[in-house]
Amino acid sequence: MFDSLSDRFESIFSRMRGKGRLGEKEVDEIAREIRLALLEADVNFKVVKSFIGRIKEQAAGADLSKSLSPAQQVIKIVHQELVTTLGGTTGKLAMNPKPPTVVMLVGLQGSGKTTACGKLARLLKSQGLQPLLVAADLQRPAAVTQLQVLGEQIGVPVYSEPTDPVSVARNARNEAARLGKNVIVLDTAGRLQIDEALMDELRRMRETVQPDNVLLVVDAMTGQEAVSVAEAFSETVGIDGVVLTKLDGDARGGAALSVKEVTGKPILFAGIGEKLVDFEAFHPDRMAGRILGMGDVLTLIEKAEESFDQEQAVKAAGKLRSGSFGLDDFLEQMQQVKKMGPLQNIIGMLPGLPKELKNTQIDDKELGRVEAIIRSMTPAERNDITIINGSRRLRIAQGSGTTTQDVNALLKQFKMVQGMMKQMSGGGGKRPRFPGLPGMPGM
Ligand SMILES: Nc1nc2c(ncn2[C@@H]2O[C@H](COP(=O)(O)OP(=O)(O)OP(=O)(O)O)[C@@H](O)[C@H]2O)c(=O)[nH]1
Ligand SMILES: [Mg+2]
Repeated sequence: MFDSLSDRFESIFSRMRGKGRLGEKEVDEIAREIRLALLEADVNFKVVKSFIGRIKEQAAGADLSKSLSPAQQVIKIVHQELVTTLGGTTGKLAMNPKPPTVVMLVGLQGSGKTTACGKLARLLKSQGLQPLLVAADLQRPAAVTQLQVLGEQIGVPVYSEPTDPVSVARNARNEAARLGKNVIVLDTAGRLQIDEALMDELRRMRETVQPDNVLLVVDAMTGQEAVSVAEAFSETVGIDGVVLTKLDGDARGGAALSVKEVTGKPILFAGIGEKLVDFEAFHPDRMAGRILGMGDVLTLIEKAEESFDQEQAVKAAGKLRSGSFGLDDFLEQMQQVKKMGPLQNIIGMLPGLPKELKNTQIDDKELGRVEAIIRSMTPAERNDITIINGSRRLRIAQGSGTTTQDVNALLKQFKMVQGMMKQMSGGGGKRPRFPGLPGMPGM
């Protein structure tokens, strides 16, 4: 996420380290470099200008007698200003005191609206709310089915009718009342270019449904182009907040860093992958931390809490202690980690990891291969890998579409993990950690 911007900041800061004092000349130099870095990240030039102005002002006024080094002070100032530029505090959906709360998603074609509807409904459901998905995109024939598929995956009903978007949206309230749902998530049709007809339809939907939140879905990959889209929607339809999607790609950061300042509307949620779990509340402070390479431990912990099944974890811990942790348990744990999203994202949230490690390409396919190998083993083999002889290896390799070398490598890794686990859980009373993963660096 925002890798090149992170790299630029890192190199600016590392050159600053060891400097005793930052005079006007040094501050100017740093400001110039940060300015270039932001412009290269496709941040809107007005946003860059005010950002740099604030950095310079504060750096000049920084109290150099403080315990922080000049470099640390600048990092702190830049971090604070990034947080401000990203929206300051974490935004929230407006909840209607008289349910249902209505959330309407709008945006250009392909920005990720339908996916975001599914992801948002999943998130709200995990928070104990009862969402109803509503398909008001009647432009594309497959749009309703797409939402139905998502709804089925998360166990959330989908309402639609083959009339017109405005009627669908209006009748959705009755359906929510009938089903006892307290949040309506409304998917709308996208367009390639902003056109009058679409805006008019959205305006009428808005008037009819009176949503509590109109969220604009913006593709982070479109850079500051996203900003003009946001301005247009903001002026004609009116928006309350932004959902930034596709942050898992090689977005440079321009959209994220420009949208709040230009539209005045906060980014509420971030899409960070194609899967339904790849969605999170947008926290400006954590995002700033990630951009500056400080990691994002809070999000990591939340993800773990959300994804790990507590009971399973306790069971696995017990098995580790008793030494009966088998390949089946290994597979179970691996699937839990997989639920947290792409490994690359997880690694990116760890603070203080050397850059080379963060940049190692971790292949999620590797996990699939490991899974296939374990699934091709008999229960007896999973329980006791020492019985896996040459002919069993060959059978397992053929059954999983891999090679005997792959099978050997996995068995070797698993033995290592078992050894490590024994050591870790051997020490008195400490909570055992989760097993390491095959394919992870350092294993
Ligand atoms: N990598 C990644 N892909 C995403 C994300 N969000 C959506 N996508 C993908 O983007 C494509 C378009 O997503 P949709 O949700 O269909 O977009 P839409 O805005 O509803 O599109 P229209 O209804 O045609 O306007 C799909 O292939 C999604 O899987 C994300 O956060 N990360
Ligand atoms: Mg759609």
